[in-house]
Amino acid sequence: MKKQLITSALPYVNGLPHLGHLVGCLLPADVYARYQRQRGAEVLFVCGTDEHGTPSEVGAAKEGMDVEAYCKKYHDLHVAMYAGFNLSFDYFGRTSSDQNKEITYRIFHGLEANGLIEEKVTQQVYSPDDNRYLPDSYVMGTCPHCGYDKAKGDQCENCTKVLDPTDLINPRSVLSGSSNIEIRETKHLFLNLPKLEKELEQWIETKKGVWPDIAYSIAKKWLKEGLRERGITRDLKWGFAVPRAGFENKVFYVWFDAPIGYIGITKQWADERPDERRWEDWWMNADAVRHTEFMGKDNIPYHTITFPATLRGTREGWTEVSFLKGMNYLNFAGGKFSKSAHRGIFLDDALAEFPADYWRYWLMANAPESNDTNFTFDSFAMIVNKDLNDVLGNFINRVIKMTVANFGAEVPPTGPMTDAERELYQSLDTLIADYTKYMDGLEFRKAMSVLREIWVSGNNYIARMEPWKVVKTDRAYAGTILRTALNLIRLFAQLSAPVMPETAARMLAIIGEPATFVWPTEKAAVYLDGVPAGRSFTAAEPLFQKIPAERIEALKVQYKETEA
Ligand code: B3M
Ligand code: ZN
Repeated sequence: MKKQLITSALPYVNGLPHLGHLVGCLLPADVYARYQRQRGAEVLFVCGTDEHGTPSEVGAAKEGMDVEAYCKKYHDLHVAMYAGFNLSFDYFGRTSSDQNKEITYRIFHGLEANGLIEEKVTQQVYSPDDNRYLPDSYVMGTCPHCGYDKAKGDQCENCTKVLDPTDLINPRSVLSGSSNIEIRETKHLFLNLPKLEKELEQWIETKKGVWPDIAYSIAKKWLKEGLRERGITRDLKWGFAVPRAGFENKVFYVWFDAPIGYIGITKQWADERPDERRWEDWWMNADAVRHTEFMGKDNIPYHTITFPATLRGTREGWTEVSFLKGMNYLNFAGGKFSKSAHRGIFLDDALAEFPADYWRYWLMANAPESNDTNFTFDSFAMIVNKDLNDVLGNFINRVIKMTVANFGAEVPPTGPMTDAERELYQSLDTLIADYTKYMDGLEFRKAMSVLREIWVSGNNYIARMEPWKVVKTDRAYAGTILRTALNLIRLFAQLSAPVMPETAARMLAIIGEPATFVWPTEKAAVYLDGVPAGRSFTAAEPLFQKIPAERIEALKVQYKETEA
């Protein structure tokens, strides 16, 4: 089995993440990493904060902090929130680390040696009112391609075209709003993408029908427009200094060292235990590694063109992306989540309202895979109340209560079997095969809907067999039904663990199983014999709490959903 290298796009350190960030890359990556670990794969799941660039400088200035201290403060806040959501990173690092600097320089020198780095005098936007050069994303104006009037100078988020600030019509400063903007000449370094265009094109072609459509088609669109040389340095103070004479006041562009951060962070991980870990095993001539990347759709061009070109250009044999899971956007009641406008639901608030697993399940069941999707509290409450409470939670409560009432707090012995059990086994075998197939294919919505069907099949079995009646006439067969049902709790826990790890651990605890997650690979007939008769179990608190109608209305008001 291949080694599974799993990376989530690295969230910008400035400000705090919201549900859109969570579902856009972090959470699906976590679900996939947990799934792969359960399957027994060797997994390395890395992520970290993306710390360079103007947003950090501006954010620090706003808080009157020095940039380094500001980044550390927010890095720690990200760490705490992701821990609250049980994101199971093997390492959560930082793009500003020494390790990342080392790898960034190594890659830069490799590109230099291969003649892929060029110096050019460029025109940069200077804002006298802000007393600084404005980076691309701090210039706003009208997109020349689609006419969107809030396009930023690096990319139009409406049509996803990558832009230069000088392309914008009616440019203005995002910081001060001033349209008093000068264009100054300044020298920068460029990566010669055109030289790599042919091979990138051939490589992307091999991903047709392999990667999700959105990833392939965005890469294709970029290639079709023709690749231009891309600037990899900026007139900023905060960032990795450019190791070349004449570039003393410049740093590498944030998008140059950010994806290299996947490697730098792996090195941070390895450096903590150098005797047992090697970053090269994952990144350098590592044929047995399958690298799966997760990201929002706006990040796709950087991960399909510029970063692969950066790695290839060194001719060093860096690990490339094997599968790119690109996600659409999660909207909030029809509009955008916004970090700057604090619109939507942020992770600290989310955790204060409901347990992590409620969010995790809703987000994965509604993952914006083939389209943008909409978060509403109505939908959230409906899913929590129906899928989690009525289907999964009730099943467990009923089974435990009925068993305790009729057999005491012990798993009853299996009596005779009937066709009902054989049918259940058969349908579970099919459902689990489907579920596994969708998890392997990273089709999360489909996977979650099969998971729900699996829970439903347990409910249906109990409803149809009516053990509360059977026990009066055929105690031995009632034992069969309830032991089967108790075994289903174990099965459901294992299958639910990638998406709801806390709930899964509680389910296992109820039936006296350790919180060890292993993917069920035996046939249902065998697997459902796993919890032995006579084992005592503990009746627990209900797993989920329904969200009452008044609470839903109050949440809508509190989070301004109705104004959206
Ligand atoms: N920080 C953009 C984002 O958070 C950027 C991703 C970097 S991935 C290497 O959407
Ligand atoms: Zn546009």
